Amino acid sequence: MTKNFANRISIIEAEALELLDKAHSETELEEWRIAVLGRRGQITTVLRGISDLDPDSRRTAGAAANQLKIRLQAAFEDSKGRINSDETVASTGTSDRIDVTLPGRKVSSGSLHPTTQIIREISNAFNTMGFQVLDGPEVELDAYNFQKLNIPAHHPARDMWNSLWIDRASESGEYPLLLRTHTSPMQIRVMEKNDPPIRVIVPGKAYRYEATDATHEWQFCQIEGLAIDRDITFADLKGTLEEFARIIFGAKRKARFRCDFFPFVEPGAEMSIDCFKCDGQGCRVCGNSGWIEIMGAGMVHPKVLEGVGYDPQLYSGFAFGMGAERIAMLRHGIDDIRHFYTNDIRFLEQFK
Ligand code: FA5
Repeated sequence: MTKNFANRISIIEAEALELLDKAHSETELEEWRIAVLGRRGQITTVLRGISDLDPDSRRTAGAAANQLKIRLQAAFEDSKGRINSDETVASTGTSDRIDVTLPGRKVSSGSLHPTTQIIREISNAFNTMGFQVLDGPEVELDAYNFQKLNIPAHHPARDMWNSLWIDRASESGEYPLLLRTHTSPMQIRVMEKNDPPIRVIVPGKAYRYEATDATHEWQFCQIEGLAIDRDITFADLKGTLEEFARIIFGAKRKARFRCDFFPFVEPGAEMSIDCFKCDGQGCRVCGNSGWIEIMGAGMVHPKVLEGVGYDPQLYSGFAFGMGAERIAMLRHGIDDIRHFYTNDIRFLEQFK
C-alpha cells in the first residue's frame, strides 16, 4: 500500500467520524450514511481507486479500505443507537437510566394468617380481663390428655376425642403418647406448676382422627381458658365469656349457655351466640336454630382440683375451650374450615 493511500484512509476516517459526531437526528444520520457508506459514497470511491494502484499494493490497500468500511459501519450503528434512545427520551420522557423522581414500585407484602389474627385478637380480649397467655406441648401424654382430666382408660368419654397415637404400641404402652386432642391438658400442667390464683389462656394446635368437612379439620386450633381462685362461681364464667363475646362479636350479639357434658367440669356447658347471618331468626348457617355453638365450658371438677393438689373446699374455678377457626369463620362469614389449611393465596389475601 502506498503512503498516499494510507494517508487518504486516515483522513477520510477522521473526517467521517467528526461528521458523525455532529449528526443529532435520524435524518442527519441517514445523510451521513449516504455520503460515506452509500453506493456513491466516499468508501466506494476509495475502493474504486484501488485499481489505479500498482499490483503489489492492491491487496494491502483493499484490506485497509475494507477495515475502514467495517469501522465506519460500526460507528454508524453506535450513533444510530444513541440517537434512537435520545429521541425516545425526548418523545416519551423515558430512558434506560434510573429516574429518581419516579414513585417507587409497590412492594407486595405478606400478612398474618387469619387463624393467627383471630388467636391474637381473642388473647388480647382476655388479656384486658387479666388473663396471661401460655403455650404447651402438642405431643402429649395420655395422663394429661385424658387421665388427669377425669377420663380414665376405657372411659366411654374417650370416644368424644378420636386420638392420633404416636405409634401403634403407645396406646397401651408405659408412656402412651398422642397428638393432643384438645388444649385442656394444659389446665393440668398449669395447675401442677402454680398455686392459685390462676388466669390463663392457652392457644394452640389440636389433632383428631376424623374426616374433614366444612366445619371439621383433623388439625385445628383451640383456645383454652382457665381461672382458679377462692369463691369463683358460674356467674364469673358467664360474665367473662359474655364480655369476650361482646369484644369479639360486638354488643349486638346475644349469648346463651346450655348444659353439656365434659368429664373434667361440673356443671358443664356449651356457649352459643345468636346467628350473625339471620339475627337469631333461623337460617342455613345456624341449622334453623337461630344459635351457633362456639365453645365448651364449665366449673373445674373437684376431682381434677384434688388431682393437682388443690383443696376443692378452698378453691374453685372455671375452664373453657373454643375452636379458633370456628370463631374466625363466624367473624368473617367463612363457610368452609378447609380454606384455612389449603394455602390459597386468594383466600389469604382477603385478611391483609
Ligand atoms: C373440647 O375439646 C373441650 N376440651 C373443651 C372444654 C374445655 C370444655 C374446658 C370444658 C372446659 P370440643 O370437642 O367440643 O371440646 O371442642 C371444643 C371446640 O373446638 C369446638 O366447639 C369447636 O369449635 C372446636 N373443634 C372441635 N373439633 C373440631 C374439628 N374437628 N375441627 C375444627 N374445630 C373443632
